[in-house]
Amino acid sequence: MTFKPCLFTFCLFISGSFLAQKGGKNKLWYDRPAGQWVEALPVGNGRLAAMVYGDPNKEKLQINESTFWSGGPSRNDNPDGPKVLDSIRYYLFNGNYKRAQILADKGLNAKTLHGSAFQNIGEFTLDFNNINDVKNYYRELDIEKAITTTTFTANGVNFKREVFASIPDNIIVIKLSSDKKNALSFFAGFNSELKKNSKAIDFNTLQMDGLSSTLDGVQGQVKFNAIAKILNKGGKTEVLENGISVSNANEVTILISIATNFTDYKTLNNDEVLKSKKYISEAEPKSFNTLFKNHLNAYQNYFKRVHFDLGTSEAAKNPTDIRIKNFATTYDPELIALYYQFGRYLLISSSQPGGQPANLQGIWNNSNKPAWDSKYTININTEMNYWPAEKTGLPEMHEPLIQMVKDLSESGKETAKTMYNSRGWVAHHNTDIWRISGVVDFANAGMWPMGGAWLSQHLWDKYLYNGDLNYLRSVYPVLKSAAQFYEDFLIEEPTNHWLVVNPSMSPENIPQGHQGSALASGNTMDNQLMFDLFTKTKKAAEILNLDSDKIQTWNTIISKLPPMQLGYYGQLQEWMGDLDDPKDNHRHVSHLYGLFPSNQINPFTKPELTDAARTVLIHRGDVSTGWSMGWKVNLWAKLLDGNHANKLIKDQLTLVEKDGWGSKGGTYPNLFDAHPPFQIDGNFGCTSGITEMLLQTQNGFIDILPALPDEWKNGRISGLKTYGSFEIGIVWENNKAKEVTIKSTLGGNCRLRTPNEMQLTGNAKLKRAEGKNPNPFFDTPEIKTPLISKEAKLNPVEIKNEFIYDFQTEAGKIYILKIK
Ligand code: FUC
Repeated sequence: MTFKPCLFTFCLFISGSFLAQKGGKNKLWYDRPAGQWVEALPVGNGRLAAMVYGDPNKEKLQINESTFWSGGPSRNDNPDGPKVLDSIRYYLFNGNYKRAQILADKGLNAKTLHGSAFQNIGEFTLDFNNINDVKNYYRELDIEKAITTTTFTANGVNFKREVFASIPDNIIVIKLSSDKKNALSFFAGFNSELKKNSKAIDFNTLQMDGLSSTLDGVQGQVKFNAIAKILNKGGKTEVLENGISVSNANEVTILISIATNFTDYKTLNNDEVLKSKKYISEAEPKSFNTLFKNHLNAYQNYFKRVHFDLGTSEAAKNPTDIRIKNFATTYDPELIALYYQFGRYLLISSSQPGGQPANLQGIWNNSNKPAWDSKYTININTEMNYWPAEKTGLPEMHEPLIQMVKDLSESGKETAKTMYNSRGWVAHHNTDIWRISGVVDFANAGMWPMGGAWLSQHLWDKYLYNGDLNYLRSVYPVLKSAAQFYEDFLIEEPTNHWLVVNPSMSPENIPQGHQGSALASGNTMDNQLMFDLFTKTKKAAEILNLDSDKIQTWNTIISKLPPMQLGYYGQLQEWMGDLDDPKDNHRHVSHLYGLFPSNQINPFTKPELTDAARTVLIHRGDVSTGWSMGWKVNLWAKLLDGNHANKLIKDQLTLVEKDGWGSKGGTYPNLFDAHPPFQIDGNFGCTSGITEMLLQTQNGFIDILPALPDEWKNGRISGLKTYGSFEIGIVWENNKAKEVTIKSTLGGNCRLRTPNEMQLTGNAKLKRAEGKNPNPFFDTPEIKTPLISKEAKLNPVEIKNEFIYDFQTEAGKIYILKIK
């Protein structure tokens, strides 16, 4: 076997069974091993995860299991709630915000438990003792195949390592190979801060078990069992203390299985040892090729639904970290497509049906005390994780979140009763694997009883994509119960007699003149959430022909909600009073929920509100934490400003070289979003935002290329989904839509807005759209007319190109439009 040295950076090298194409579309690649965690490459199957370092001498996989959390089944409702609620409300209505905050800290904030932490199983390491003189080093993550590969030459021998996490076989698989016989010699071992035992149980099996930590007084009760099965071809193995040594093997496959005793959020009664052994014994008889084929089929079934191409450039020939570093100053459209697909890769790898939803770090976490416990922050971050799910063809990945909302509707029912003496269910700004639903951290961050209201939007929105009445029936009780909580909790404020949420806050911002207290009532985002929750619950009831006696109650509530208000500098007010500070650059833009992800504000029918939302964004500025920038990509897309959205993508794709805390967001060398530290929402938010630049579905029609930046001259995307279950493909050239393909799944009227005139191929004809879209999935909400401050100066909102067409579709048929 011969090795051909790499003459060009971008080269193909073939030697025997070794084939590695350096870089290419849908690949992250590097010319050196990961020195730190945010350089390692993530693999995951929704439950198991590994960060692969690719070090020739010491290979390291940092590993996670999605149910390994500190503590155990627990609750954190403060039972003093009913005693303090009326006083807090009184203080807030009477301008005594500080007292309200102090009282909420005592009587509403959790007494001890502020949520459990997602924890780290540990590391699996391979110490090689004969790797010297490393040349031709290369490592990649191929997100089309969901596999990492490391190749290098040492002492004239070519080595290759592959790692993937299999969805169907429920294990992590490592394959070590070389092009010379007997060349693989290493020591394999597990390690973990939380281990109880780690040892070889026979000549080719390592086993480690451990227990999660105790936190905030809740005893650690999650037990894990991890097994590594070393299957060597040639050579021999020897059991040593703490591990197994392998010498002179030709090829080695290692299967890693992990299981915990977690059953569901209330129960820990699984046998983790039996479970983890079962995965191994089922996988062991299968060859590496069979395991890989199973993995590939399962993964690609999801990944290949969407294809995205923005063209390429010279810049794409560089390693990924260099490309991020150079992104602002070079033309590298392929990096945008890669970052986009990486978001889809991360969602498939961290959120599988039947499992846990992606938490703040998805499923990848190397700490036992991660930032914000790596739990679920539901005042934006968890929702953001799921923005790309439906529209980028990954509805199955949305299921763990839907299940979490169902769980919370049970646990949160007790919270509603205990803390507020209300019916229905409530959740505040955080939850965890035990589905806690009380107030955490401190009142200024946690006193936000709207987590259930926001999460519930996902229940309805999923229906708009799938049109599945059985699904809607299954989630309707959760929606109804969420609405029921606010039927009891909303209270009339004394000035305008609007129905408002009190106490609450506009996450996690403090208005001027509030004595340093975030607590407030009638906040814009809360009002928007209330409008959506009641409107959607009502629609669901009407569609399902249920609860006709409730419709009147809900209509009355909707009619008494506050309107949106435009304040003294033309801004959309964040609070009920005109308290916004034009210099405020807070990362949360909660009141813009109405623009995105909601559709209460849009340029087509609500120009004043659109302008006021734009004023907010201009004042807040662009650069912020990773997730904040991800949100702003969506928001600028909804404002139909593709160039500004593209500017935000550039801000987001700014290299953050080192792991750790900081205030300026960006992207780590491994494409993970930097809050900093790593927080996955920015990845998902940006993937969603790029979709919104190319396709929107919320304004009563399907909007083709609504916010295409000038720089994205030519491109194509296919497999995107819209409300009403249409599947869309778009090809554009010179910034014009050249061809649009529409697959209709449910039939019905297709209303389309295109940036240039188009015609249907075949016999069907396009009509200029008129009136309301008869397709019920495209119903838009009727909100109240906003109140506008006398001081506010508003700017016009421009809409270019008004080509809006209607045509009838039949379920199962494909329609093609071409440029006229
Ligand atoms: C919210 C945000 C922070 C961070 C945390 C996980 O508190 O304000 O920026 O994202 O969640």
